[in-house]
Amino acid sequence: MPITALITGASAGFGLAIAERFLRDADWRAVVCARRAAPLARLAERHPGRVLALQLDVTDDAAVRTTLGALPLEWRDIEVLVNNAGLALGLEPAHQASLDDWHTMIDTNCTGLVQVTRAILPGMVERGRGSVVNIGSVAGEVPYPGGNVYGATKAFVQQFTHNLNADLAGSGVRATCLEPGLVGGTEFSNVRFHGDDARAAAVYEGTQPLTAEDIAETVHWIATRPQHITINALTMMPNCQSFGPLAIRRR
Ligand code: NDP
Ligand code: 8X3
Repeated sequence: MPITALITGASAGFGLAIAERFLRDADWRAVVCARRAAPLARLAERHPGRVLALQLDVTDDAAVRTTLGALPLEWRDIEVLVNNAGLALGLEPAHQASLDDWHTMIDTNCTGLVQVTRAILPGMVERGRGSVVNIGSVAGEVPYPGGNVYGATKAFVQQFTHNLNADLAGSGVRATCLEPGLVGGTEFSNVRFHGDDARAAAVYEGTQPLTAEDIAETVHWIATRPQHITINALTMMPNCQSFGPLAIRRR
């Protein structure tokens, strides 16, 4: 019997790499979700019969309920849920940031994540097994200028993960918050800077960032630990990144 992973935000970046990582193992198959259908269809073409591609906006509660509540019978037993769909928008200080951007980050990173989780979790608990891997960020732990709402949404993801484990203890279902730092080669910064390619590229100049494949390997490792192990949270950064001193503004 094949084992099924469901990955949100699988049209690009981490999500696509995570889907490819699970599909590398012959006994796994993937339910993949995103707003853009074409990259999902290409993934399905590369792995005939092993991918269920679902065009889904995680912020749309009705669509999440309908789509995930009516999975075809043979795709219903989700063993691993990777809540990866998410984004940062803008890097302006709080008093200048776009309120629309703030709403979009909260809707996607928080509301979307809990909606998908709520749809998938009952089946896992009923089967007495399953792993939820939520993609947080170092930004959820370490404040930085311009991180305002993005960092706050990822702090939500971290605490929601811990509270999931408080509810799920003894159920056979476990949750992990994976918190990466600087990761290059995805659309993340391009999305953050609203399509400004030069500004996005500058983020990674002179660095060797983590890659989406590094994240995918780690998600796969977390989800394939023996069933009695819960990895509550895992933070990872490239060697070129570390912590800074606390800022003091002097007169
Ligand atoms: P990308 O922008 O490359 O990918 C984001 C994915 O999320 C896309 O597949 C996009 O698909 C999907 N997505 C966005 N909004 C929605 C939505 N409303 N409904 C469904 N899918 C959506 O970013 P990354 O791969 O770099 O980032 C993935 C996750 O990792 C995010 O949660 C991000 O916050 C987090 N992260 C990223 C880091 C980095 O440095 N890159 C570091 C730490 C965490 P589509 O547009 O087709 O809907
Ligand atoms: C992405 C990492 O430092 O750009 O979550 O916020 S950072």
